[in-house]
Amino acid sequence: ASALPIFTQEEVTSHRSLEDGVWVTYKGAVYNITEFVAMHPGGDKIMLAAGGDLEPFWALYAVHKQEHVLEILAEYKIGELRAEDLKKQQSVKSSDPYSSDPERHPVLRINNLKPFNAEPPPEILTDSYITPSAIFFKRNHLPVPQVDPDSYRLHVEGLPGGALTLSLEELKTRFPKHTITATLQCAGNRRSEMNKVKQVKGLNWGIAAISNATWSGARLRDVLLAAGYGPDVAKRACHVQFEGLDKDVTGTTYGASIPLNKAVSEEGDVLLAYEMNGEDLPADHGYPVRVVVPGTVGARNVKWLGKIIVSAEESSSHWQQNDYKGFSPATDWDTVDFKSAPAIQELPIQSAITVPADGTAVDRSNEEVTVKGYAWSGGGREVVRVDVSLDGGKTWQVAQLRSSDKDQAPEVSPPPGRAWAWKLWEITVPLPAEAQELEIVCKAVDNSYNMQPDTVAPIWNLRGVLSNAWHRVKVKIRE
Ligand code: HEM
Ligand code: MTE
Ligand code: MO
Repeated sequence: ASALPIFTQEEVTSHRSLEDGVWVTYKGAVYNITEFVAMHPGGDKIMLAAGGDLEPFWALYAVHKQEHVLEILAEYKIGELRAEDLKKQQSVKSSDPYSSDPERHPVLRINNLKPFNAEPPPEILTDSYITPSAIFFKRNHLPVPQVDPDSYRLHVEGLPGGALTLSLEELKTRFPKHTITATLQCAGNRRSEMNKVKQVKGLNWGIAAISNATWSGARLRDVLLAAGYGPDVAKRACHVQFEGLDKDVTGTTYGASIPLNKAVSEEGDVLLAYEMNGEDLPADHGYPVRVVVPGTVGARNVKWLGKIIVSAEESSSHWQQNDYKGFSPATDWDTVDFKSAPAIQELPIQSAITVPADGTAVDRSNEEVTVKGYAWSGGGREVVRVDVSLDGGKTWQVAQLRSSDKDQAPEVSPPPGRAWAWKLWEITVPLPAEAQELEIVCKAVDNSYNMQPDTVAPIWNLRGVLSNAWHRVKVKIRE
């Protein structure tokens, strides 16, 4: 028995523009969300649902199926949908677009199920230098597309030779196979620490939205040369855009771009990868082909690659233009202007403690504690040192770095500027006699002497990206 009015579907449908007002329905209620449109963290996609029902869109972007989103929606309720119109809606409900997503490893910590976003437990992450594909973090914005390897075609556009189209077989046989070890990190890695300072918008990643694998495939440079790339092209084009085969309800694909000079550089090592850790790419990681842009934020490493476009412009996609950018702590959702900040490409220096876990305890009788973690820097800059403190940063010791699995010979040192892979580090320290609790801290240094900021607050930003402050865990000593 609601005191609010009852509306027909026709009335709702007539409100689908900012001028006429934007109405939507959800589970039989009617909402006037006109005021919210400009504040929507997912951009103007919200207008796709204008005049209609949210359910099929939220089935696709299940990030909405959280309490805090429903609370926002509730503020805009204006009435109920007429019962017979609600019945009609229910009979045309779309099927689950995620039903063909692959099986995932049960150890993964799921941040969001649809689309699938998950990270491994930190202590397992640093058990191996090369992350097994099954536990490699997974970050999907959309359902995983099913791609038939026989009919798969990669299109290359925007070069003087006209369009080049390659089958998977041609990509594998016409170009030399090149293998690199490269770490991928999501811009949102460690976002949960920013959330503790002040709420941000985005998936609540812990410290494991980062993983390391070997990738094999054709060099993007070789494919662009075969498609007609030459010095004249660089005069008019500055970007290489990538389009995925994963689509949203409107048919819009995931997309991103990187600078042309990174794409064509002999030292850039950008791959059109068809293998991960020596096997075909798994479905979640872009089967049959993904771009691997070593040293560059995860978001530009486009999976299920369908199209490459050499262009004077950056990708026009939401994820290049209105997301994955950094802002001042002073910028909020009312004042943010996404055009004012550059798209994130190279990532800053990063490190974190994976063992021991925050809030655990060590026995005094052990006499010492072993601390482990990872360290990585973007742009091919090599991590040269990791400092560890047990007393919140008053005193420091230098950890041991390694760049291979324990039983293997270390990888040959990468050429300068091409350190694409992380280093794992470890240090065993005597327990301080007086302490009852340790505040373990780590910070890394790269070969440009970039270092991490000591606290989160000065780098807080509304989207919770680039979270790379000293990592701190508290551990009790059990007497
Ligand atoms: C993200 C609210 C409708 C697409 C979000 C977030 C909120 C929100 C609060 C951030 C969630 C988080 O990261 O915790 C709403 C409300 C809506 C609405 C209140 C209706 C009144 C829609 C519609 C679409 C859409 C209709 C698509 C057609 C998205 C996308 C994101 C998003 C793409 C970003 C997801 C990502 O980070 O990858 N929305 N939304 N939203 N929304 Fe909506
Ligand atoms: N490519 C496509 N086609 N669709 C996506 O949703 N997510 C991007 C990137 N490439 C994405 C994509 C983001 S934000 C990240 S962090 C990485 O893929 C994650 O790669 P992974 O799932 O292999 O770890
Ligand atoms: Mo990401």
